[in-house]
Amino acid sequence: MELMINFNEHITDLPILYSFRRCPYAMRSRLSLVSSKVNVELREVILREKPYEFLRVSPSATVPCLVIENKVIDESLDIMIWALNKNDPENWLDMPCEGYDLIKESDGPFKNALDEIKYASRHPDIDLNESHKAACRFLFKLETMLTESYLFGDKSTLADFSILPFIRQFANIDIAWFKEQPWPKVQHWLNRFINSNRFEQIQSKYPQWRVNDNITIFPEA
Ligand SMILES: N[C@@H](CCC(=O)N[C@@H](CS)C(=O)NCC(=O)O)C(=O)O
Repeated sequence: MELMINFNEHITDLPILYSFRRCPYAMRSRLSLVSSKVNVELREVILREKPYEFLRVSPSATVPCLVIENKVIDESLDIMIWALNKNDPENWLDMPCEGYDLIKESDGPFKNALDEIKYASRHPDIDLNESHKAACRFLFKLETMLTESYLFGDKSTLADFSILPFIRQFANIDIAWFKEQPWPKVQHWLNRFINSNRFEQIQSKYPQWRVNDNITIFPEA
């Protein structure tokens, strides 16, 4: 969603990214910023302690939220596409249309199933077996699509980096179980991601942002 808002203050010339290290949506937005080499001012938001400045600009009160002059982008996929439209040296946007359908499936049915399993106590009426089946169906689909490298061949695309943070989140619910499942290509794809420099680059730790803090530029030089 993009909104036009008025600001009286202009703190920095860079767009501001409200982010949270552990959030998979924020992760994928940071991945796109690293790939596109687009700099932002990063403000770490601890979700139980959302700062007023964030709540004032974010229509959904969720991270990530990107503030560009008088415009706000508060959907992670839109942030990715915004950054890659500026600069896409790794050609992430060079992806078959099918990639967008896959991202939709990941963000929709797969993420719903993931949340039902991860936060089972919040969903007492849900049949967890069905959630498990739905999640596994998606993982098997990825398994059949994956080449030795990525979802669409030897080159990573927007789909790989939009989906991987959620596969990581799912795997971490029960990593021992995940490792035993018959989806070796998914496991390899995920391991390579988790052990990559790229992942390390987006997972630096920052303290909760406060108004008078020094500016944190992301990606770090
Ligand atoms: N559709 C949003 C979803 C973002 C989202 O749900 N982020 C979670 C953190 S992972 C959040 O900020 N939740 C608000 C909260 O927990 O208070 C996007 O793609 O950016």
